[in-house]
Amino acid sequence: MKALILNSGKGTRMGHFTSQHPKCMTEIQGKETILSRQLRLLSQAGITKAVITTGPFAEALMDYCDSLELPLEYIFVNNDRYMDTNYIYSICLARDHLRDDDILLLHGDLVFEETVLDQVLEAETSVMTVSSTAALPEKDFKAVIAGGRITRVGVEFFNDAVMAQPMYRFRREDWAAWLEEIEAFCDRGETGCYAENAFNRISGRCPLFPLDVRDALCNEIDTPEDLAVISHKLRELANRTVYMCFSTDVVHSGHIAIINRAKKLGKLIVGVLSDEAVCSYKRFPLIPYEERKTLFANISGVYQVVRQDTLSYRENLEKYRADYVVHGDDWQEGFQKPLRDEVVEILASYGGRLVEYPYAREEKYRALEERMRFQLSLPDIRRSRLKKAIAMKGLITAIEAHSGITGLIAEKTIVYRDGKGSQFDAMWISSLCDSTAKGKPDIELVDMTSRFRTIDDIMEVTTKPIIFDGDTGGLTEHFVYTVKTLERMGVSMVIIEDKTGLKKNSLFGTEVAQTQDTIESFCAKLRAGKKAQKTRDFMIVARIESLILEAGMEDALTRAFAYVEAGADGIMIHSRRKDPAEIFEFVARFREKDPTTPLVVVPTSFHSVTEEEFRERGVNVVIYANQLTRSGFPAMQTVAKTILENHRAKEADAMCMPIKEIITLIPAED
Ligand code: SPV
Ligand code: MG
Repeated sequence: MKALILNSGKGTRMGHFTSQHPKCMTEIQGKETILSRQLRLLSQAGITKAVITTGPFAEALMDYCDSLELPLEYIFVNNDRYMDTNYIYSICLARDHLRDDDILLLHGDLVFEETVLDQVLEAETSVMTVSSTAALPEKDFKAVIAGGRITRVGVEFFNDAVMAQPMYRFRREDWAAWLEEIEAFCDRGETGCYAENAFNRISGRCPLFPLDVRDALCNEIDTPEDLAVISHKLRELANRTVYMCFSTDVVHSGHIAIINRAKKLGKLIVGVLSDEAVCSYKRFPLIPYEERKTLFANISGVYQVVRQDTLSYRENLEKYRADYVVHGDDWQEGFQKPLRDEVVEILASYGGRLVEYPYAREEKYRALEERMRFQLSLPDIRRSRLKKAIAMKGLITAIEAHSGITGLIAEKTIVYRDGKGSQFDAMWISSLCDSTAKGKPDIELVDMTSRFRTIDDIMEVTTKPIIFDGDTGGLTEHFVYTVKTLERMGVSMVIIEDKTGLKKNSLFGTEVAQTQDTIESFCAKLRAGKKAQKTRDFMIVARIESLILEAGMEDALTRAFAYVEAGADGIMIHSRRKDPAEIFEFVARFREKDPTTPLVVVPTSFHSVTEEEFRERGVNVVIYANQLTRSGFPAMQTVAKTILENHRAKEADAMCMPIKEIITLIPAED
């Protein structure tokens, strides 16, 4: 593509501004002139050749172009009859340089925004810039539009017309038709009219489409008044701000492409989503907030990087009042739609605008995300994340998983509501559910080898951190091996309960014979476990059974402090009462003395308490310990019965997940 810039005019209406140099050399912003701005933007857009027609002060103009030192090749064509001809004649003189190429045609006094140039260059057809929002000018160009195409361009048309600016992009075949007619005009001596007069003759075989720039800057400077208005607009442009938000921890070419477009609209402020916000709707970020912030701060053209604490843009938009918000068009539907609606509403309240670009749904980006997710499943990375998540969020949640498929449910279930995402932070490998899945009682009968196998099945298909129900931990001599194995596998936390002898499930309480370990003996087990631990972030949590076994609150508290003293990384307090009072009392009294050690609860019986209530009271981990098992197996029983009752499967079908959905639960490996 070649640029053709018409600079043969006298510019007499500019008064003293054109007494020493051509109009295009008039300064519009500091030392920047109309011409230097045009050429700079053209070369930034990748144009390398410019044909420039000259008239008065041709030498000065040529020297000036050289002095700009831009990577542009110039061809100057002088129209020495500039006093008595119009630019139709200048184009005719330059014709041999303008064949067999696409042409970007500009008048030399046109000042435009970079985004206007981008749109013109991206157009797939021949286009002329018009503005549907500007009033029709008395004297300047207007374009008549019929059937979506421009059929006439001139100052004299007012019907079915829009304001038009002399910036065209021509496909070579369309340009050839116009150029041929321009030559015919000049051959007949018709050199005093507009080149558009020639276009109007052949518009039927030269498809030219309007490109609506609305209120973006794209105006000619004809008078000193125009100069004042445009200089002011350029100053405004320089102060415009653009806001974008990113959650990514890898910046790929798709991000760079959208950043490059956004920064053309103004000073680009990048909101970087906090780790907590990323976790809530996507996955644990591989790179923490501070590093992601630095990543964006170092991208050229990013003006400022700020923190965005929620998925909602409200706080930052109200603070920075950005003129534009830029986003991919992927949020027009799906869970992000409420976020978009809110952005539109906030922008409308102060006159900002939303600009959306097509979202790059490329396979290589999907594959990149897959690789990032795989990283999260690696033992070291998975193990260390639970501690970080507790520190980051204050309260985390875990749900029971006892197989690959329940692991996938724990991993993938996300609920979006009001522009917020919720998902479980971790998985609980429950002794009760692991045993139940194997048809065995929860009495430490399923041995560690089998329990590790369950962990491995789950780990193979998931990335979330794992909390392992270690029952009593077994003999201290065995427990030290268990700790090392769990660490090596990438488990984040083991919880062992202070019972001894034949362990039964806590939810039986005192209905069955169960013996609580002594404080000394259990502390010795904890100490041995901590000593055996090899990695930094693994956590051994002590579970107190005093309330279950009705040994009293004082016993529970005494044990809690002793266990922390022995090195426990957290305390789980259990209860089988529906009323959460004893749990609340324990938490309150523990927190009076120990504000930091993580507290874990399993609200199977006291299930009315919300996560928020637990958080406010100082709980850090909420485990939904058995709900998938308790919901899944009864459903299976009902289906089995229904088939037996009907001697066929039809009646049970409505109770079953369609095969297609089962398949979508299981990710295909590529
Ligand atoms: C389990 O899920 O196996 C537990 C929690 O240990 S509870 O069943 O409440 O004892
Ligand atoms: Mg258990």
